[in-house]
Order: sequence, then structure tokens, then C-alpha cells
Amino acid sequence: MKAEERTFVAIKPDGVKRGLIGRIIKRFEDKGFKIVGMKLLQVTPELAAKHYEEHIGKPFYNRLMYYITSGPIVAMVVEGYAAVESVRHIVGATDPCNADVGSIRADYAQVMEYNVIHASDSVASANREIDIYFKPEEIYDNWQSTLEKLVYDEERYKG
Ligand code: 3AN
Repeated sequence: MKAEERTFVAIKPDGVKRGLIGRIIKRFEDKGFKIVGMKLLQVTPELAAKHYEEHIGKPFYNRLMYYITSGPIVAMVVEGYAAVESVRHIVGATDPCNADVGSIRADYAQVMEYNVIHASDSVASANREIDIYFKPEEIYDNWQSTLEKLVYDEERYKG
């Protein structure tokens, strides 16, 4: 059974420079997801290498390093029902040409190397990436969203 999850989302430097921060965050808020961590930061080469360690040695690795360090990103921890899968769906496929109509990448990106946003692809990746970008004390989940009981009532769902 799916459950409440946390996922890591980053608006990449092209998204920040294009002024898409508000429009992207709005999609997650509109869905009823709860943003429990958020900051603007400059990714260092060390941080980038940690995040993208699975891509070391791939032909696009150097371009990926250049891209992700080319300006600040907005890093977020997003919480909600099946958040990993659901956020990936809202974000769209890695290649914007194949991203579902209405997804962020279909709406705002043309090519894989400037695809505006990152979202974790599994619960294990989410935990790993949240740990890379956030200290535990930078995550604030001790508040209740007004939508929480309407979009996802854990007690009722269990019953
Ligand atoms: P996603 O961001 O959809 O999880 P990943 O983790 O496979 O995709 O790739 C991380 C980033 O690396 C992508 N967002 C994209 O910027 C870049 N990338 C991945 N695959 C390619 C590729 N074949 N050619 C160029 N860039 C790529």
C-alpha cells in the first residue's frame, strides 16, 4: 500500500533564471502537497558530484556538472501521499520531448540538458538526496496544512 512519503525536488538554475520558481511551487501547493523544507542555494562542484554520483563517467556528466552549478537552485522537501511517484508525474519524463502534456517539463523545457527541475526517482533516492541537501533541523513538519485533512486523511484512508 502506498503511504505518505517525502521527496526531494530542485528547481534547477535554468528554472530559477527564467523566473519559474513561483509557477513551479504553485503546482505542488495546488496538488495539496506540503513543503516541509525549502532553500535557495548555490550547488558546489562537491555537492553536485555527490548528487549525481550515478552519472559519473557518462558522456553528459561534465555538461551536467556545469549546468547544475551554473547558478542557484531552489531545493525543496515535498511531503504527501505517494509523493515520489506523484511528483515525478507532475515533473514529467527526463526528456521534455516525451514528457506528458501538462507536466512541468512538457510545458517549460525543450531539451534534456535544460529540463528545469529535478525530482527523486525512488524513496531510497529521496532519502539520500534529502540528506545531501538538508540538515534534519532544516525540515519543518510540525504544522498542519489546511488541505491536509481534505486531500489526504490518513485515518480515513486506513479505514
Ligand atoms: P531525472 O532528472 O529525470 O531524474 P536523471 O537523474 O537520469 O534524470 O538525470 C539527471 C540529469 O542529467 C537530467 N535531469 C538531465 O539534466 C541530465 N541527463 C540525464 N540523461 C541525459 C542524457 N542522456 N543526455 C543529456 N543529459 C542527460
